[in-house]
Amino acid sequence: MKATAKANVNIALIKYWGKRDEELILPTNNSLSLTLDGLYTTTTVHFKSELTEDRFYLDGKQVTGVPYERVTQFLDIVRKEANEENLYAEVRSENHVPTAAGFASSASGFAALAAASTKAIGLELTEEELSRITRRGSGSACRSIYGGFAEWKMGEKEDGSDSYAVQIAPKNFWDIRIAAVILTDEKKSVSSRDGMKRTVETSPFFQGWVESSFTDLTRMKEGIENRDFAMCGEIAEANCLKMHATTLGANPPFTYWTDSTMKVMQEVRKMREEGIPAYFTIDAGPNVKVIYLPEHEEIIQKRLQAIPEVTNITLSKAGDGITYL
Ligand code: 2P0
Repeated sequence: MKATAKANVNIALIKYWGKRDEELILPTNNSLSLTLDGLYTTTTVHFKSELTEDRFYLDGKQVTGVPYERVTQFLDIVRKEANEENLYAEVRSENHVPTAAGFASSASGFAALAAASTKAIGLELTEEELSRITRRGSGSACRSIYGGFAEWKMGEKEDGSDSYAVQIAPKNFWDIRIAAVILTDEKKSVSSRDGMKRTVETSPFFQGWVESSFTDLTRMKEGIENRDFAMCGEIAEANCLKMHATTLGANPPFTYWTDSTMKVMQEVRKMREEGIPAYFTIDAGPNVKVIYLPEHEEIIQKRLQAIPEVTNITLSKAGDGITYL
């Protein structure tokens, strides 16, 4: 009863920002992402009859507290599904993603955990079923089941049975790339989970965000289908700005941006003015992801590296979905 899975992070081009059900993790809008290669989590889950509780090790260190609780609560869902409610697991994860600095390590983390735990306990799931159960660990993780472009369909049902991700296009459909620009390793002060909740409950801009995200999503899918880079880049950038605008309207207000974040945004705009096609997107943290085409990789890397506040840049192509090791 042991399995190992590897999951890559994904970067949302149309963001998930807001839940209609906190417990079941049901979103208020559809989102769309690109799964990356090179930023991933590998997780081994070993169910053992002699264990009386779960154990969770991240990069070799035993984890307690809230991150441990989230893992055991997720395993409870898997146990229930498999009718094995008294079977506990040893979980060992290796994270190849900087944690809690705007990179969705929860996405690769819960996708790898879901894939390894469901396989180890003997559940035979379709990709859609796996995506649906993965969603219960962390919303964005349900998109990391797939390689290439994936869309998380919010669904309409109260029980969440129609809320899961599907693949829009495989990784070799279109070679678009993402530079993850690292500005700081500091932990953010408002988690995405708390930030999202506060925004839904208090921001007068939230409704506008939800409404406009549906148009953005439809147009983004058209842009991907036509491999129209400018169209996809413009929509991704605008969608990200609208998501971040909701946080300024929250009570108390907050932002994930720092002055360094804005410097990178400014440099991307400047490159565009000079005819270098590049667009940015930003998640729940200060770091910036820059979207570009392979023929501009060298110049874009050089320009980003020249920004003094930039500490590291990771260049990624589109990656695979879940793999079992
Ligand atoms: C996304 N983010 O679509 C958006 C953009 C952050 C900004 O999904 O509460 O860790 O576990 O469902 O998935 C981060 O939120 O939140 C996120 P939960 P999650 O990638």
